[in-house]
Amino acid sequence: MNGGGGKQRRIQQALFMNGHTSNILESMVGVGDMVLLDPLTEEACINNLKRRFYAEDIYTYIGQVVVSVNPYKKVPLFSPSTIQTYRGRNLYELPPHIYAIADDAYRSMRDRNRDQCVIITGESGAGKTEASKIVMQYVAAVCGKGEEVDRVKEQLLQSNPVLEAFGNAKTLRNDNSSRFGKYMDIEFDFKGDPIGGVITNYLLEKSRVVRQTEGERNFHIFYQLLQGAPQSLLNKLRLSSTCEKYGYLNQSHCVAVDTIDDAAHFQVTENAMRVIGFTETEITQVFEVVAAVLKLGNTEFESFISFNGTEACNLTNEHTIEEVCKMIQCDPEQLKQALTNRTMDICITGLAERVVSTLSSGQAVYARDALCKAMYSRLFSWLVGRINDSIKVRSRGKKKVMGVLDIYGFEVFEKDNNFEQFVINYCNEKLQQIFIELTLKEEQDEYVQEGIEWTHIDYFNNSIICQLIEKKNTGILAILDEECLIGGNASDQSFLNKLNEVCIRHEHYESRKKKSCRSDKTLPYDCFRLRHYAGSVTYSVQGFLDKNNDLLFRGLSQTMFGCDHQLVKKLFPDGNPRRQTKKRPPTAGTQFKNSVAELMKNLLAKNPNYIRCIKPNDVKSPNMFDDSVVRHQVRYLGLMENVRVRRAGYAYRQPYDQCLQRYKMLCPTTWPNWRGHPKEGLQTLLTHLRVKPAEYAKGRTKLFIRNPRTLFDLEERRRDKMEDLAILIQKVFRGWR
Ligand code: AD9
Ligand code: MG
Repeated sequence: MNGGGGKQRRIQQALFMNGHTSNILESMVGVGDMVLLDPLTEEACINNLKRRFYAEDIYTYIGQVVVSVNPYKKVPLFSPSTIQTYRGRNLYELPPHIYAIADDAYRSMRDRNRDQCVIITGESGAGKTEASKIVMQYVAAVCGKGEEVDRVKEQLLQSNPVLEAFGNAKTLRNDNSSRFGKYMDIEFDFKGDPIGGVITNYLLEKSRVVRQTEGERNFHIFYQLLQGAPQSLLNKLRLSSTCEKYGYLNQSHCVAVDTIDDAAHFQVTENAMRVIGFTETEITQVFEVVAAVLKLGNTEFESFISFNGTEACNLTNEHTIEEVCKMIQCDPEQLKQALTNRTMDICITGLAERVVSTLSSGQAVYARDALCKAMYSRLFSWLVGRINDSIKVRSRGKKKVMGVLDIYGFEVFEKDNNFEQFVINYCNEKLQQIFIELTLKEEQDEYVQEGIEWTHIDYFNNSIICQLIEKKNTGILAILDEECLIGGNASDQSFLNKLNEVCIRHEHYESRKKKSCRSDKTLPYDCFRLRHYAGSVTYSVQGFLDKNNDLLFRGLSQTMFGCDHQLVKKLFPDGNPRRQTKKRPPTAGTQFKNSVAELMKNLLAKNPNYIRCIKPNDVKSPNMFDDSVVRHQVRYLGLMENVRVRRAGYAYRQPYDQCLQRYKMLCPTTWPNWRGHPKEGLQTLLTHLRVKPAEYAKGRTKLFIRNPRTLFDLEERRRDKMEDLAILIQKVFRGWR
């Protein structure tokens, strides 16, 4: 082997890959770490991402943060051999990649006992879900092997297709848009082998079950079932394979999607359910619930005036209800009653009296839709629970944890942003806040703690917007809850009036009542607008109260609980007459706020790793890098501030002992052992290597290196030395033989 030639080539490769390269190469592939940009301007940053996007180098670092630009096509960056290349290597040794931070996080968890989390953010369609799968695949590939470990890995990986089938849908922005938030803790034993996991799901966008915007679709599973299930199953479920026949699938005029093969996906979903450990009975029951929702969506009602002069209605297609009832083993008379009447307990002079009122056809459709939304969203939560049962850790010992967060991205529509967008965007505000806390604020605080001279860099802190939404008593969610509690005369409009009273002076709140917005025709009268960190969103208040209340008529939950179908019964424990409580369950908004608070606590307890996803254009094209679309994201993601903090400060830092251990071979005085304080050892080493004092700073416990190039240089010298040592050992070895 020609050691010298190989060495030369590898050094060239490393230079090329890290952006530590000649100007000619730089102009082709850009720099791998934005900290290296010169001059550092927004334009240079966007151009760098653009060059790399066209060169299919979709990842770029800002220090330890990975910026990922969606390639919208297969790129040759993912393979088992690439995984092996990244295995056990330092972050700055190879080109930027999700594998590199996944590896860093994994090793730091395994070897240094630090629980990790990977926080993936970016707007809808930017590539978060794909990135989360890449992280999971990497971890699965590098950790241990063995029958039990392989079973756990397979189950963890197979949870993705199941949750995507039931929780993702085609939207205008993304053909595979996550309509729920997901946080997954992967748990490992002391050796770093996976032993299980826990998935937490966040608020499924259940309104999609009954209504979709033009050009969007319902959840994938409906189409998968109709297109992919064998005829025998469709017969059993009494379903037609024609999607257009179903009211819940035909209203948005979008059934077939070029990029989606529903029939093939059905096989994938079903297979994944088996791998996870669903029994055949459970799988059938799940599809029965899905079929029941589809068929219920086709029930229709006809209004008439009852004998006492009030509006009432009848079912016009009783046959459909009877089919549904047969499938979910429900009493058809009871279901018909529950859909067309409402039973309430009214407290008159201290005595509870049961009052039955008839529903108009419109109200019955509302009740039907509410039932279907409840059935489907509860089915989804049940699926998550069922998967968790399978992947739960059974052994006791101490666990190490790596969490992966993939939550719905920031969303803004031209019109009709609703309660769902409001909560999705609130969650994204919270994630941005964590990012600020941990990368912009904490980093600057670290310099102060370590006693390093530092000039503060300004950044926009979005906690003011979080407060506007979540503040106790006067935040938007609290005002919404208050309106929901009033009942009676409360309406979406009265909610807006209250918002106007309380929030009108807030700089991030706008409505037509605000002086500066009185003549703003883009802001309709029934809307309020929030100036989010990622841009302004105009929310229509229509449906806010209803969605926040999230109430299901009791007659319906009781009817469902009364079914003999085991799964349906399980989904409606609140219908158990013996478990009726007067206590009102928390509203959807409050539940969401609490679960987001829990999530933030969980994330803050771990060491964070960031993937910031960027969408290159709005038309899902692999060949277009739209500067203005990217500029907007670069701005709101705070990437420039991130680079500036990194650059004004020190790109890399390492505790003295670790740093000396790694590089001590580069100096005869520190090699093989340094007996004094590691800080002094490092100083001896840096002086020996003639690293300029301006290039580093010595904190109380760590060495800070200003420029990544200095670090690359140290790494190269170390590699050379290692190679020389290897050759030397080989020679000695040969001599022995
Ligand atoms: V949403 O907030 O759930 O609507 P995501 O999750 O950010 O959104 P997703 O990961 O689903 O976006 O990516 C959208 C599409 O972009 C995918 O379906 C792929 O077609 C495409 N994509 C994303 N990342 C990659 C990649 N690394 N390689 C190839 C990709 N294609
Ligand atoms: Mg997604």
